[in-house]
Amino acid sequence: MSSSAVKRDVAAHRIDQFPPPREAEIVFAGRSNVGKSTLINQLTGVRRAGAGLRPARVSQTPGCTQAIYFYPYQSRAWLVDLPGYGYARWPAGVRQRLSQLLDGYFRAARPIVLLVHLVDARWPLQPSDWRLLSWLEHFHYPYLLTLNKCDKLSRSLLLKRQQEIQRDLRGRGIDAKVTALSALRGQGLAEFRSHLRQAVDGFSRPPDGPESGG
Ligand SMILES: Nc1nc2c(ncn2[C@@H]2O[C@H](COP(=O)(O)OP(=O)(O)OP(=O)(O)O)[C@@H](O)[C@H]2O)c(=O)[nH]1
Ligand SMILES: [Mg+2]
Repeated sequence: MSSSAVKRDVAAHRIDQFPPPREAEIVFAGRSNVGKSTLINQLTGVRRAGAGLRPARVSQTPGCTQAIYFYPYQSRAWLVDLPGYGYARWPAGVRQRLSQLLDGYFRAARPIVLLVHLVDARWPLQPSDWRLLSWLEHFHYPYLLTLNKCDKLSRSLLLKRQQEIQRDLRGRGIDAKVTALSALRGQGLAEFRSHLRQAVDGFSRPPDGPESGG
């Protein structure tokens, strides 16, 4: 695959639909409805640009994203939109299919340069967030905890929440960066983008080989 192939979004409903693992991947994980798809749309700017790209599906109803979506980012990386967790209403069949898909993704040695763990700034970390964290311990990805929907609380509450979460993480031996933004209103996006830039800049694309498809 040539780098020009990172121009169209890819929807993977099955593990054989993932793009070749040749470009840096920035993964967005978090509880359902926390704003992962909204944030990806802000970052890619597809709503504004049009450009023949589809925006990530966003909904007020949890459980909206039901596949793994890869969105091109600056023609040199993928933003990977995962289905959210913590949504109890999916039928068992859907839940099982998605859990196999996620398992397949994380076991496929993807070139993940950053895992963005998105949480709702209004609440402390939830049990499902802690489950993600303990599961991630096995993988050692570069990790960034990001508080979203910060437009919904005052600056002082946001600061308090940030400190609380940082303290809770340290309490469990996790020394992670914690950043805050509003995917809807755009606050905090410049700083967030600089984290993505750093992550992607450190990535060296493997040389084209016979199996890269061009
Ligand atoms: N106020 C506010 N609302 C937001 C923000 N970000 C997202 N939302 C809203 O939250 C809802 C869920 O957003 P999505 O982007 O679909 O959430 P998701 O994490 O992709 O959800 P799943 O696909 O179910 O995992 C939508 O109604 C968004 O408009 C934000 O920063 N502030
Ligand atoms: Mg979504």
